[in-house]
Amino acid sequence: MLLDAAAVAASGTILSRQHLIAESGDASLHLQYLAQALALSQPLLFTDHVRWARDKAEARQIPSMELHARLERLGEALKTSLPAGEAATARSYLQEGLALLESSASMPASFVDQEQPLGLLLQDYLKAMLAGDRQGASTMILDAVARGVSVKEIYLKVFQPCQWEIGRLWQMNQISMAQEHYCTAATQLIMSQLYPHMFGVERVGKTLVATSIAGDLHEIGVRMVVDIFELNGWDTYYLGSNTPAASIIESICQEGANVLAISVTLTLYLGAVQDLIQRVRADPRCAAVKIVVGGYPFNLVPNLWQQIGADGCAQDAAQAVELGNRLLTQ
Ligand code: B12
Repeated sequence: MLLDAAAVAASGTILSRQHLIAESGDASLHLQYLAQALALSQPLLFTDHVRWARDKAEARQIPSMELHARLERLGEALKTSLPAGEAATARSYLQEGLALLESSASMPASFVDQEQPLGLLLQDYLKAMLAGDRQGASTMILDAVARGVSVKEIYLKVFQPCQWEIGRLWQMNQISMAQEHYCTAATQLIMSQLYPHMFGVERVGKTLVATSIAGDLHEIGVRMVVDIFELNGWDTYYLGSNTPAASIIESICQEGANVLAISVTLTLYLGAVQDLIQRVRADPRCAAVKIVVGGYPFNLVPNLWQQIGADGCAQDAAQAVELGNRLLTQ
């Protein structure tokens, strides 16, 4: 398989040549993105990464020539380490990436829009977070819920865009990594404060097991998915991130799961999602479980979930519940 060839190139041929590593800096990261894109024949998975790297570098006044040179060197290395046909495909993906570098970086658009429902609350919440006022942020949210705003709305219209925005501000070098971590930890704390509103809903007799794919530390998105299922009467069993495949399979069996939800944020781990799905499918005890996937790469490339072998995919936590219910009635 092409992924194997590229991965072998990554882990073996290319990376074993120390002079190439030394010369190419973080080229191995670009190579891993390229390998995922090639394995799935989805050039967008690579060009999106190049766009992200370009915008992040420009925000830090790093000339795009550096990224350009790294991608060029990667292309040269692949020429000799991949069979000719595969090297040509890899070269065409790299060319698309290089073409992007010809255009100047664009500031990704803000996720905060006052005009949207709960837009003002979102704006104030973000402001409090960036000022290090998690107590104020918490009070705002608890007051809104007391006024009748639903937990679902708070999740999807405040927490989600706030998290996306702090990611954007970090990428644009406008806030520090420490601020990003502070906001994330504070939002997780405030999510926990909403739990008294979550349980006690009438049960519907369906069970969800959910996880982030191993290696990918982003788990707030899947936690939101789990909480919204719980709000809809499902019994949920949330594994966080980095759970080994064998333990996930045991949880599916022990909990009698109807649906397994797998989240991935970094494109790098798409191969791992595919492997996990194959392992679940190969276990006869899991024959009835439906597998749904979601997260950044699936929102970027609409048909990716089918290629990966899942039963369905949803863009956000609310749509995830609709999908889960639909799959069980089919
Ligand atoms: C918080 C955060 C972290 C935290 C995560 C902590 C935690 N406990 O989760 C930490 C600090 C660990 C982290 C690390 C890194 N991060 Co980070 N991180 C973020 C940030 C700011 C927020 C993530 C989040 O909470 N999103 C909010 C949730 C609600 O949104 P969501 O995940 O999209 O989920 C919704 C839908 O996608 C969907 N969904 C999600 N999962 C599922 C599953 C199913 C089954 C379904 C149906 C639906 C579904 O429903 C969810 C709810 O509606 C994002 C910014 C962003 N745009 O997301 C960057 C971001 C994802 N990180 C990024 C990067 C680069 C990294 C690092 C590589 C940085 C580094 N150099 O160390 C590392 C990688 C570490 C690793 N191995 O995973 C980049 C990724 C760029 C890219 N396109 O690849 C982003 C986009 C920031 C940016 N703008 O540059 N990060």
